[in-house]
Amino acid sequence: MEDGQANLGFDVAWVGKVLLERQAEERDPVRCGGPVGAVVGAGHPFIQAVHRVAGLDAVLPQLLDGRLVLDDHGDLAQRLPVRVRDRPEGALDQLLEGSYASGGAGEAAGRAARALGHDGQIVATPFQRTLPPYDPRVKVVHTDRHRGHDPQVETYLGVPVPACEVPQRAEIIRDALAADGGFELVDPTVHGTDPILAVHDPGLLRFLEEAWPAVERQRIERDFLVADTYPTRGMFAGMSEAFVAARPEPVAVGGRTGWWGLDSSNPIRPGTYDAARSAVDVALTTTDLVLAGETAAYGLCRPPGHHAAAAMAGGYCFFNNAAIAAEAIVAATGERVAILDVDVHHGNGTQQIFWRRDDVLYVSLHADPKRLYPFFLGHADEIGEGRGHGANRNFPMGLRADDATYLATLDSALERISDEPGSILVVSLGFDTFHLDPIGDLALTTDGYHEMGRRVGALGRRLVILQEGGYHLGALGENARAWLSGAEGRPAAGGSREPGGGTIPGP
Ligand code: Q9C
Ligand code: ZN
Repeated sequence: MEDGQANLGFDVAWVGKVLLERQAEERDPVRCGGPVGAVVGAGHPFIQAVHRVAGLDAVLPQLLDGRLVLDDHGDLAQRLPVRVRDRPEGALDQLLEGSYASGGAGEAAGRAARALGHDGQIVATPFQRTLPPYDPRVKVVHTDRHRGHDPQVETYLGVPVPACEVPQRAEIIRDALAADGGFELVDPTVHGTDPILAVHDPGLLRFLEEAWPAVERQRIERDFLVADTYPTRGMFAGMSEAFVAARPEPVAVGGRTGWWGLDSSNPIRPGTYDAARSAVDVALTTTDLVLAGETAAYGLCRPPGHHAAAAMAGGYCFFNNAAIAAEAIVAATGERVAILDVDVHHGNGTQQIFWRRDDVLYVSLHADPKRLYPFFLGHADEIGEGRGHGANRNFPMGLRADDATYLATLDSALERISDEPGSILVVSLGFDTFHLDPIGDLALTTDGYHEMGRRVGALGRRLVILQEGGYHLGALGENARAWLSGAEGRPAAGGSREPGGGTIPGP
């Protein structure tokens, strides 16, 4: 056993001691139905339970009647922040003081610990019992509603080319995760437009809802709608900000599409609006799961979201799923939220939405915009303004950056995130960093995704993981499986997750 685990084992043994004391003093009204000795070792269910109820105090009754078993899968140490893990002698203190996750479960655990009078005694509880199978399957939120957005072509420098962002993408990922057996597919619930309007201009929502009906009304003989005229900066040069802001939205649907759009890469189809709404429902349901106590959940959002700004669609994106999720988390918890964006493209939309805010930290690794879409934003000197000064961090990467280079940069990004208070991290997860991706120019591998997931999971924050890009269909499923199993702390190779269970030895 590693030092870190030994220390954390000590902590859990202390929980056992508290349980015995509480039982003896009958301070706890909860009936003791199971062996207190179940408290052995430190493992995933422990930290999960602490998160679920936000405090040791509420875990204790479950321990007492045996509904919760702490096993010694030993991956708690892996899930603690790197700095805590590297100083195992301090891990227990930090856990108890709550300084490893300020404002979140750690603080609650610390409060509970102090309230119960932690005195540092190690108590061994003699017992032996066989654990029931333990299989906390990570939930994957998915719906077929995305299929309504089914573009056939996009344009590349004006020339029609086969669309990259196609329904098959989500189907491939869903099938790979279903086949794995370690994930549980769940349907999203309908959330309505309020959470969208908390982030987006009502005009964008209205336009996306009305666009296809307008195409039909105007009998435009096209099977998709793409703009060819955009209100770009030079058109308004020299005019005052107030004057520019007062320009009216066009009436013609072609003009409106340019008005609300960045580029020609997201054709609007008859089912696009409903699909985009479904991606938001997926993101918000994933958020709900984590707010309700899941350690991590994955939303198979499609269409993606991170290029969509408050008043602009673009780059295959219509609503900014991750920004809507982050906003909902802030509203529900009052905590700060960090967004880690690992899509190959800079998430210009997410950056724009939180540019002046300090309650949502945006950290992005991406191909240098000098080379790649979205070209006009994503440079390292974009750090936010006003209250948001310092709450935006961009890490532009060199051409064909490999796993090692990428992961070294990721460590800096994670360092910045762990400096920020908050217990939940939103991940904008793209696989277009893959070495074979048709539109990316970095060079990551499937093994790299596993390690990326592992390092992000090791932060110790609860994860709302939302799908963004990734267009190499042949590896998409494997890459998603690798990333998510890495985040769970599962080993890289070896197919499906092993069900838990086994025997805990008595001391
Ligand atoms: N035909 C996401 O990955 N330009 N968006 C593509 C190639 C737009 C990428 C040009 C790329 C958008 C979510
Ligand atoms: Zn992308």
